[in-house]
Amino acid sequence: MFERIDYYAGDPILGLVEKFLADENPNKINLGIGIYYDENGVMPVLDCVKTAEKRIADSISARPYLPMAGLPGHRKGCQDLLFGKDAQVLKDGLVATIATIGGSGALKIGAEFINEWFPQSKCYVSDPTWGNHIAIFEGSDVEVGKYPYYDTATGGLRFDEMIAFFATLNKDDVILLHPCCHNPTGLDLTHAQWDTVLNVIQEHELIPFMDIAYQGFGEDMDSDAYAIRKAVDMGLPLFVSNSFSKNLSLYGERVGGLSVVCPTTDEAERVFGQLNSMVRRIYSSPPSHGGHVVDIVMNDAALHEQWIGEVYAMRDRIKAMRLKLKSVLEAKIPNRNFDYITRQNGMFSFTGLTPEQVERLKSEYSIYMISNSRMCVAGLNTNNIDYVANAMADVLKD
Ligand code: KET
Repeated sequence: MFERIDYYAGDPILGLVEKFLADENPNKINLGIGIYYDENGVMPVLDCVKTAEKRIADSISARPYLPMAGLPGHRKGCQDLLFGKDAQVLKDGLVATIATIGGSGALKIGAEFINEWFPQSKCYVSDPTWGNHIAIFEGSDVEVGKYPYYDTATGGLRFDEMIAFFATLNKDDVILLHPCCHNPTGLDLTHAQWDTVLNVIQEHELIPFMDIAYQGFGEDMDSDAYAIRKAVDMGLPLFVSNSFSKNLSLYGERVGGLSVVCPTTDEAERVFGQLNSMVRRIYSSPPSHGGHVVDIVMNDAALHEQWIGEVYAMRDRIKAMRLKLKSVLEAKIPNRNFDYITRQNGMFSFTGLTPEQVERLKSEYSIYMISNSRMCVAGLNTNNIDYVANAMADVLKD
C-alpha cells in the first residue's frame, strides 16, 4: 500500500543534528543548526524566562484552548518589538497580528494566505536563503523563484543585480527579505540599501514579506527592525514573520508571530479574520506555555529590560568569537583574507569552504557545519575555538 511513497532524504539542518548526536567523539562540536550556546557550550535558559516560568508555575491553572490568534499579550509583544511601542500604525489599528508556532508557523500561515488570496503571485527568495523558506512556500503551492543576493566570487552583495531583478517582477509578486542577520550568509543591507530596495518594491507594487528570526543579534532591537519600520513609514503593505526561538532561547516552545500591515483598519480586520480561519483549519490554536512566557517577558517593563540585556550579551559574545576566530585564522594562514568573518552579522558565517572541506571537518574532526559552508558562530567558545580554527586551517591548506 505504501510502496509508492517517496523516500525522505532528511533535512540538511535537522538531519545534521541527528548525526551530531550519534557521534561518539568527545571533542565533537555542533556548528550546524542556528542555536546559541553560551561560553560553557550550554544552551542558556534566560533569567527573564526563569522568572516568567516561576510566575506561571506559582499560579498553576487550567489549560483552556487559547484563541486561534494566541494570547493578546503575545500578539502585542510581537507588535511592539517589530514596529516600536508607540508606532502610529499600531494606534491606527492597521496591523493584523497572530501568535504562531515559531517563525516557521508564521511563514506557513503567510504562505497559505498568499496562495489563497494572491494566487497569481510568485514568491522570490534570496539566492541563497534558509532552505525551509523554499520548502514552506512550495508546500503551500506558491511558485518560488530566486533573486540575486550573494556574490560567491567577492563574498559581497550582488546589490545592483538584485535591484535590476526586482524591477522585472510583476505587481503583487512577493519578495521574501531578511531584515537583519541574513541566513545563511550573515550579509545584511545598509539602511541606504534598504531604502533603495523598498523604493523599487513600491514603484513596482511588489509585496515585501520580511522574515526576522534574529532580532537583537545584529546591531540592536531597533536598528535590526529598520527595514520593517521604513516600509511602514512608506505606507507599503507588508508581511512580517518573527521568531522568539533564538532571542528568548525558547526553541522548543515554538513561539513566533505573523503580522500583516494593511492600508485601512477595515482591511486589517478582514486579514485578521482570514488568518484566524487559516489557523483553525491547520492547527486550530497555538500552544499556551510559550505564549504565556512571551506575554510576561514582553509586557513586564523590568523583565523586558532584563531580556534586552540578555540578548545583547549573547550578541556581544558572538561578536567576540568572530574576532577571535578571525585572528587565529589570520595567524595560521597569513596569505588569506578572513575579513568576511567580522563583516557578517548574526549567528552565521558563510565560510566559503567547499562541500568536501565541510565533509572533512565532520569526518576527521567531528566539527559539524552545513554543507553550503554555513557555520553557526554561536556554537564557538574559548574552549573549542582553537580546535575549530586549527581544523579549518588544516582543511583550507591542503
Ligand atoms: N526564519 C529563519 C530565517 C530562520 O533561520 C529560522 C530558523 C526560522 C525562520 C524558523 O524559526 P522557528 O521559530 O524555529 O520556527 N533557523 C534555524 C533552525 C532551523 O533550521 O529550523 C537554522 O537555520 O539553523
